[in-house]
Amino acid sequence: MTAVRTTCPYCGVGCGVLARADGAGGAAIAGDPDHPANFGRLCSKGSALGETLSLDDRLLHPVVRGVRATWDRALAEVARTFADTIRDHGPEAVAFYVSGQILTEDYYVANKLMKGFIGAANIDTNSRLCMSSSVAGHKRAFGTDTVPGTYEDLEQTDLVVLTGSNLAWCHPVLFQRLAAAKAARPGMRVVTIDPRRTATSELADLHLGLAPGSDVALFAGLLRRLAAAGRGDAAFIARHTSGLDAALAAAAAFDIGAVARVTGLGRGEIEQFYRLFAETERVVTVYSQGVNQSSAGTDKVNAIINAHLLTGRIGRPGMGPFSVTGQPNAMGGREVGGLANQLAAHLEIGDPAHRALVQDFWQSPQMPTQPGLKAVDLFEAVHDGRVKALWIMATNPAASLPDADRVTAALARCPFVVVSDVVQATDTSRYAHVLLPSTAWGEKDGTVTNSERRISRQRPFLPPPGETRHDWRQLAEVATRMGFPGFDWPDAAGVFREHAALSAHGNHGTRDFDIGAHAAIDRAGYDALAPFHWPQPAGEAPRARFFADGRFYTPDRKARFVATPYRAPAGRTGGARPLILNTGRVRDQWHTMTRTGKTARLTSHYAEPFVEINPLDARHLGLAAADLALVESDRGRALLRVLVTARQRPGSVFAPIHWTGQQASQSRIDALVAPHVDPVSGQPESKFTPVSLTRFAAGLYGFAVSRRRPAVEGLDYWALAPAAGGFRLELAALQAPADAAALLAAVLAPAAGAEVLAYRDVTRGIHRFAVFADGILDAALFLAAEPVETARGWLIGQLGQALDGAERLRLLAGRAGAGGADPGAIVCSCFSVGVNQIAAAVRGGACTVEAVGACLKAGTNCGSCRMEIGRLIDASRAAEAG
Ligand SMILES: Nc1nc2c(c(=O)[nH]1)N[C@H]1C(S)=C(S)[C@@H](COP(=O)(O)OP(=O)(O)OC[C@H]3O[C@@H](n4cnc5c(=O)[nH]c(N)nc54)[C@H](O)[C@@H]3O)O[C@H]1N2
Ligand SMILES: Nc1nc2c(c(=O)[nH]1)N[C@H]1C(S)=C(S)[C@@H](COP(=O)(O)OP(=O)(O)OC[C@H]3O[C@@H](n4cnc5c(=O)[nH]c(N)nc54)[C@H](O)[C@@H]3O)O[C@H]1N2
Ligand code: SF4
Ligand SMILES: [Mo]
Repeated sequence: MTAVRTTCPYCGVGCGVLARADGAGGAAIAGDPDHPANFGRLCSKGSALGETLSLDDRLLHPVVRGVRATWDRALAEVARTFADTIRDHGPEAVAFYVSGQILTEDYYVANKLMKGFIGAANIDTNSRLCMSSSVAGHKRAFGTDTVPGTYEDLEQTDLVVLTGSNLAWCHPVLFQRLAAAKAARPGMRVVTIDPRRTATSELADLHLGLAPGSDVALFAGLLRRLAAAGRGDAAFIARHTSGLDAALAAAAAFDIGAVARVTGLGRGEIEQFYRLFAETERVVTVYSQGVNQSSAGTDKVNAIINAHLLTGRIGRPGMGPFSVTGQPNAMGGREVGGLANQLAAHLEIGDPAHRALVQDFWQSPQMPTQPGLKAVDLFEAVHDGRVKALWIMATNPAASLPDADRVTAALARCPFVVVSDVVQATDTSRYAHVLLPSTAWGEKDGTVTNSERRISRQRPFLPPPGETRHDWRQLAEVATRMGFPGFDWPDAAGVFREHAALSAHGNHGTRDFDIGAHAAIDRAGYDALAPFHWPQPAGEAPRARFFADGRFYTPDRKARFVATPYRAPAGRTGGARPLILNTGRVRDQWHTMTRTGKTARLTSHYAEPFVEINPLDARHLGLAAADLALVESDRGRALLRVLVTARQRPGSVFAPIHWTGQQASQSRIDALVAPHVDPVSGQPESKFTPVSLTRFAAGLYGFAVSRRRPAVEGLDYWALAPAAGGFRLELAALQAPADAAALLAAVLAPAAGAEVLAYRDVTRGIHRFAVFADGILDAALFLAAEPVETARGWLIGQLGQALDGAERLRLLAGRAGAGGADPGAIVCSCFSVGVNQIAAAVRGGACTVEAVGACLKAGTNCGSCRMEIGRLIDASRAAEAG
């Protein structure tokens, strides 16, 4: 089979992938050496794509009210209910909630249907939770939503400031490009600004562990300092900007003392950062969710941009503010106008001339004149009945929106919910009246745009399974059934052609987004389309950077400084809720785990939901490592494993966003998060929720491995993950069961003829069971009154093995024994290398990441774990020295 060139469906780096179908539903995956985003590299998630292609959990046919249905029936139901709702209650009574994970073609059709034909603007997307503060900040400063720079800027610069970005885990291949550039040019400096120490801060020359939510003060202080020190580019400011005086007036309060007070940082480290920034001409400031997901998110963005405008460091090689996007097509969604307050092709909904332009182009009967509801308000409108029919596509709001229990309540009372997804069971699909099966990555056909404005093709290399259909096709078929013309494209190429033509329609250089060069692309051209940067107007070559000429897209073509007075986060800690909950991502999982959660390799890095806490706070609360903690806010609660680490600052805890009701008993972190939003962008404050932690007084803890899926019903705590050859399960209960064997039967259901070996130590509350079927280990259950201490990696490795008498005894003793060392928690997921193995290699003399790689292979494939290996080497050597 020949390899198909496509693009990774995870993060906004947008790596090129070579996929070679194996003819049996799977594919061999490799990085595309010719793709300009990654030049052949892939991270742990990208490398494991081949393991996520199985069909066992896929949604393969439409379902209407719990019953399998034909497409004809399902589409008729959707079209009729939407049409009836609009007839009876007006166009504002229906809504779409879509995603930065659909392709540009899907997104274009959704937006055209809602804004051009239904005639309302109630289409919003999970990008509201992700990029909307950056969009709003860009528009305030530049007049348009424009990312000025490219990935090369991170390699060509002398100073990279990473603020609110865990690039090492969230944009791993871009991080590797940065790390390689720094290794080649050691004079390059990296500063990280994040309340936590992360894998990214391992690369930093300076780490500023600022107080959560205080970035505006830090950057306003920087602006004030740069101006006072005469570091401004006077010619650039005079010719190409406006509003500096007001911005400086707002920043005046932030002398070094005030910055230190608000950020909690030392004066020395603040001075050091300001000096580096002032004295380095080539600076790139990279930012992500620590900036965007804040009730001051838009101000944070503008405070950063202000510093670049003052110094004229924008649009030139190695210089500029750089918002890195999260989802694979966050940028494409912005290009088609997928947010409720945009139109299409970077045109404005509030501008009558823009509306006329789009209406003329679409030949549409009506256009909304007002922005629609933003995500949080949209679900509030579902809750109070204003929105009566909702179509959710490629996102899991029951788990990912703030105040998630209110979201599920809204979904439960909504008269009509349509969900298009690729998997059967999600926390959201539970509430669907109609479930529509979508084609997934590997089957889909279209384009995505990455963080640096590069448009790449996603190409199919597998046939659509079952009755799955493309998302854009589902939308177009409903539109046609509702009687709307203009939705009859033959293929995705036709949609892209129309999108490209609209971008050039009446443009003449007045708008940044113009890909008119592709307005007449044919199917063959589309199939052969190589990755390109926008803009590319008709007759021109693609342009890599914006704004080097100092011309922006405001009416006077000048960039605007924005005054950004500091505002504290919306939530208040203290009293019953003394800690701040910060939320985010881990290296090997993608969002709500519907795809990355399928592979044993990716779940081995972290196998259960957890909360990170500083040792001081843990001691104060009586929490020990491996305890379970009930984390509560005024909105909701979660039950999570405690991870004690000094990398977490005192007073704040961190929990990942990934686990849902599909993998664990009570782990949806957004059930806790209050729906406070930024007043400009509407983006929720996902990183600052006042919470309390209490020890979960479990009377029983357990760990199980099994070749079959365990039954978890009725357990007070459970977390289930795939493991090589089966499943792994963590469990806990408030009360130890009277009959441990009954628990074994309920959870692992040993087959009638199975041989069950048991061990117990009543005084310590220990029960251990090993179940053998046909002589091989079928399942094992370890119960104890304390958190179970056992060599988990080793135990998983025994699953499906034939064990002799001595080995069986050792298994029940829960110890690996001489013959089989326990790898420990997995660090390198490509080669399944754990902490214990790395520590042993370091003791054996391997004292660099390269040396560890040479003896264990760890870190030598995708490289995503290299920062963690480096940290383990440092820790082991410090322990030896001590
Ligand atoms: N492995 C993995 N990679 C991903 C994803 C994934 O699910 N898994 N998702 C993708 C998506 S959609 C997105 S949006 C990106 C997100 O990428 P990132 O934004 O890099 O990831 P997060 O972990 O959400 O948050 C980044 C950091 O912000 C810090 N932070 C919290 N509060 C503050 C603050 O007040 N100020 C500052 N300066 N920092 C703060 C957090 O401690 C955290 O380390 O990742 C993308 N890449
Ligand atoms: N507390 C807190 N909350 C957060 C965040 C945070 O940092 N903290 N981050 C926010 C951010 S930045 C983001 S981006 C969101 C992400 O949150 P979500 O978008 O809700 O998360 P996903 O798991 O990516 O959901 C995608 C869904 O689409 C399905 N899917 C995948 N491919 C396709 C396809 O081609 N077509 C269709 N129809 N379905 C598909 C998947 O199976 C899955 O069910 O979470 C947000 N929520
Ligand atoms: S960095 Fe990893 S997740 Fe992101 S696009 Fe590249 S391979 Fe995919
Ligand atoms: Mo995101």
